[in-house]
Amino acid sequence: IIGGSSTPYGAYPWQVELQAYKGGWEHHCGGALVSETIALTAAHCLKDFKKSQLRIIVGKHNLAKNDKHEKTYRVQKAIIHPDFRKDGPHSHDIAILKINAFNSNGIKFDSHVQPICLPEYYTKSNDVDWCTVTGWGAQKHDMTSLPKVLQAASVPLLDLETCRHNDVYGGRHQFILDSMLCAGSLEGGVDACGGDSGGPLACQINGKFTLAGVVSWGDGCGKKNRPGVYTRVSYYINWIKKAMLELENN
Ligand code: 4AZ
Repeated sequence: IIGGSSTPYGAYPWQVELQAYKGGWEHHCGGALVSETIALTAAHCLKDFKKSQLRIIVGKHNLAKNDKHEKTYRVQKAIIHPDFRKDGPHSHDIAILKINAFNSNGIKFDSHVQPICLPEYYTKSNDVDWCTVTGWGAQKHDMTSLPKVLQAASVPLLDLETCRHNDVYGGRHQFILDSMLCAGSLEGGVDACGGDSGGPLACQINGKFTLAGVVSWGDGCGKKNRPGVYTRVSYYINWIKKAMLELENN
């Protein structure tokens, strides 16, 4: 996260850390807990790994410590959106993870481990003006500064029209689909970055924290006229609900 600040432990209890095995378990991506057994992340976080090479840590705060409420789980099943990569490298960048919680009731929620609400229906427009993105990703675009403690940044949501403007992502080589959501200041300086991918963009809608976006891509990090691009969770809500029902009953 560029331009954010360290969070108090437990303030984003839906945040999960996705680790991948690269000769040792390493920080790989973020994710969001949405039920006792399900976390959402970005599809691109899963593409080079088998589910045995991934694990999910809930209740995580400081990557350099053993946090009081943390628990580590294996991935029981991973479902990547079937259209991921079909119409561009960044589209349909969403995946569902079933947490292997040993008992069928799933993980135990506590003060520091809680799910985030899902949107109820698809909206092409934004419900609110500002949301919060969280993660352990880079604090500088060159990846030299990696935080230990979970970072959060408040970012304005942009209209699709603004995001598709010629000065923004309107160029020929990048395109912004209705299934994406752009957030971040056009002046730059506040954004998600490498290592934040898959993590939550949380918006307070009618008093409930709702998962509006999944960190997906961007041209660099925190650059002027290059906001962060997120997977618009509401666009996939029917697919998510169906997949969750299937996973929760298996
Ligand atoms: C990445 O490489 C990445 N500024 C994630 C988010 C953004 C850019 C890159 C958005 O994972």
